[in-house]
This record gives sequence, C-alpha cells and structure tokens, in this order.
Amino acid sequence: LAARAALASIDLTNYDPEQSRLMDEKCILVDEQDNAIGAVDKKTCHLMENINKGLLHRAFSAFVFRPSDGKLLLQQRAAEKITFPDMWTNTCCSHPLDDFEQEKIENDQLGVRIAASRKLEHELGIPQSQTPIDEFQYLTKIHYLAPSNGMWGEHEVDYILFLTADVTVIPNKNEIQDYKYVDKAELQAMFNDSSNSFTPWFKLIARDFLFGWWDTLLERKGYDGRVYAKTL
Ligand code: DMA
Ligand code: MN
Repeated sequence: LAARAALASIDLTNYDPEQSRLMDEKCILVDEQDNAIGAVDKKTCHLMENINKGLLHRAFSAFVFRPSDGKLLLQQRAAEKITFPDMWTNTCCSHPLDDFEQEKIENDQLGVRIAASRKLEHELGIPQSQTPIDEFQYLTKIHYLAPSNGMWGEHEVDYILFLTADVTVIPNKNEIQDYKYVDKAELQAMFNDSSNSFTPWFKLIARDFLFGWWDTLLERKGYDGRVYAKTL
C-alpha cells in the first residue's frame, strides 16, 4: 500500500454539501484478510486512483425483509449521492466508522451490526429500536471492487447482513429518492427492465446469494419470519 501522503485527493465544491461533508467520515482500512490496518477519510477511500493502489476498506450491505410476506425492502439512491447516484439497491449499505469505538469491535461482527442499525435510521428513518443489533444475521463477507461514475469507485470487504423486521420508513431525501418492497419475481422483473439501473454490488449479491436463499425460503412451510441462510 502506498504511503498515506501519496494518496490522491479532490475538491468537492461542485457536489451536494451534505454528501461532501459525509466524505470526511473515517473508514476502517483493511488488508485482503480483513485485518484492520488503519483509517482514512471516505473521500480518499472511494477515488479509483487510490483503489488502483490497493486501498481497501470495511463495509456492510444490509437486507431487510418484511415478516408478513418475506418481501425485501429496496431503496433508490438519491441524485445527491456522489457514488452510484440514482441506482436501485438493497435496503442499506455503508461503512463501520473509525470515528466510533463501538463500530471497530470485530467479535460477532458487532461493529458492522451497530453501523447497520445507525445507517438504517440515517438513510431510511427507521428507528434503531426496530433494528436490534442481535437480530441481524451475518451471512458472509465478500471482497468487492467496482468503478462508479467518473473518478469514483468501491473497493471493500463487504459484510452481508439480513434482518427480518417490521420497520417504519421515513426517507432521508438527501440519501434516497424512493423505496419499495419486492418479492423474488418482482425483483427479477425489475432486473429485466432495462430502464432500471442497479448498483453493481446488489446485482452481484442477488445473483450469488439472494435468489438462491429466496428459493429456500419459499419452499419452507410455515414461514415464521426468521431468515434461513447458509454461510459460505
Ligand atoms: C457503501 O455504500 C457500501 C457498500 C457495501 C457499497 P454507500 O455508498 O451507500 O455508503 P454511504 O451512504 O455511507 O456513502
Ligand atoms: Mn465504500
């Protein structure tokens, strides 16, 4: 990894002020085995120039399912987002932050669970009381790289978390422009409609994990609202 001083930066004057401010958050740097090796701001972490030098950080992807019918809650990212604007994606993605001691705890993926509960409230307005950290089910983590628009991209060790819970959504319009619940067929129809665009990580996770899991769920009789998933 290049020395910190050699990492590229950029001026954010022409971006949304709130999203620019959030680029100061400190992400947790990791190696390819997910060992924490430092911290650097979110802006630096998401520039392709730095990603191409090997810069890698910790993240989570949360999937919230409705207990009554097993439908998945999707969000459409706001136009204000600096990376991957306007795209449909899973319920909530973000990063455990070096700024908070508790989000660095690695036992039982506690840090990412706490971050997921925090960001479900920030982005979707879901009260943290409706997303207890013990209720998140950890599936696996994936090492993931994809370019976004222009100079931006993602390079993460991404923890996949499922939660089955009734939630109250009050969108933060700076984060999301729309949301909807879908079953497997409705999601497949969205994927098939070329007027929709999706984040690359959501397409990948849907292909590799979600659809298979959904098959298993639908085959089960007497669905009790729990998520059944296999860690790979
Ligand atoms: C980043 O998501 C995390 C993943 C798994 C891609 P994000 O861009 O929605 O994070 P944030 O809203 O915190 O910028
Ligand atoms: Mn990221």
